[in-house]
Amino acid sequence: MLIKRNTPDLLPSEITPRQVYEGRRQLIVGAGAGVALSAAPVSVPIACAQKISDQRLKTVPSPHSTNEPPTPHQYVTTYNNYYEFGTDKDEPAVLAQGLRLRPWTVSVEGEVLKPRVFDVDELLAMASLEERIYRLRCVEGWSMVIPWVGYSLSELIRRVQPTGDAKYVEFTTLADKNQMPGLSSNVLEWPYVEGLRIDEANHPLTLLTFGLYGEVLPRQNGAPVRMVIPWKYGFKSGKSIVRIRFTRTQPVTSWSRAIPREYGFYSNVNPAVNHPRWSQATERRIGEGGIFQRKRPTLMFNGYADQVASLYAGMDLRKFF
Ligand SMILES: Nc1nc2c(c(=O)[nH]1)N[C@H]1C(S)=C(S)[C@@H](COP(=O)(O)O)O[C@H]1N2
Ligand SMILES: [Mo]
Repeated sequence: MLIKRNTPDLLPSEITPRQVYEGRRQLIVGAGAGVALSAAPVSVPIACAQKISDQRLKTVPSPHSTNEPPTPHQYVTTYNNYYEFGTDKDEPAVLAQGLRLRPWTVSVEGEVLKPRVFDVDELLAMASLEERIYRLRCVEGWSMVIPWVGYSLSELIRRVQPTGDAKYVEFTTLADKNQMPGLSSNVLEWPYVEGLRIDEANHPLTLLTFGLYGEVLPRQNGAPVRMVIPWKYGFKSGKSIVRIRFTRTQPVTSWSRAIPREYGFYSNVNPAVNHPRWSQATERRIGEGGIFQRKRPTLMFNGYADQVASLYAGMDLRKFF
């Protein structure tokens, strides 16, 4: 299992203690006691203990994985952005626990020859699951390294046969007032909508994601199925998806609708294009280094330039941010 792998560049503080990995949250809450946790806020009550799910997923390794040490499981599952369950980082881990995950369907529709409503378990079994260790860079200036479980979205796309008019793909998240307390806030218009150009959606790195750390996705991380697009800011990776729609025109995405000056459709990670209110040149790796944490330089396309830069050949990335 990868978190037990002791690579030379893995600091002792980054190794997830076995007890924590197996879900004994008390260790985390009693952070002073022996576990070298950083200053990152982890303030989830013991009652909301994150237990590693019994639902392990069978995976094969992926050539697309980074060899950087993964961010410890407790950060991945307690430091989250999922505004449907609150805007504070520690809220989704608590408030999402009531989310009903079955039955769950994903409607695949629009410009395709074979539109269909898929049961999520059918999607889960549709292609072989890979473990893909990806960097995830949030637009707010932090990053994590997460061992996701899923398969390339292209596997699904080819099965529904897009028409020649399918130029974009729109992803819509569940919006259920009865289950999602965050919907009472108007920070965004609900449902949460994201989108990709069809070539981005078909890129092998674009992952239809069902799990992390070998288990089914925790609710706060977007169960039962989400997107992960590693060369884009984290908000492009919509969680708890219920609809995938192929369109002729560029989808209106939640963040670009809310604040168009700050969030564009492309949202490629780009250290040279600052957010209007802050620099994007560096990032802080969650769980790393405590108060003496050094900042890491942010890499073009989050370090995936070799694989994806050609998608944007000839485009002015300051204009199409
Ligand atoms: N539906 C939905 N998806 C979402 C968000 C959200 O608020 N709602 N937040 C996004 C942001 S800003 C980030 S950084 C990532 C965080 O994913 P993680 O919590 O699994 O690390 O989810 C993205 N997907
Ligand atoms: Mo984010």
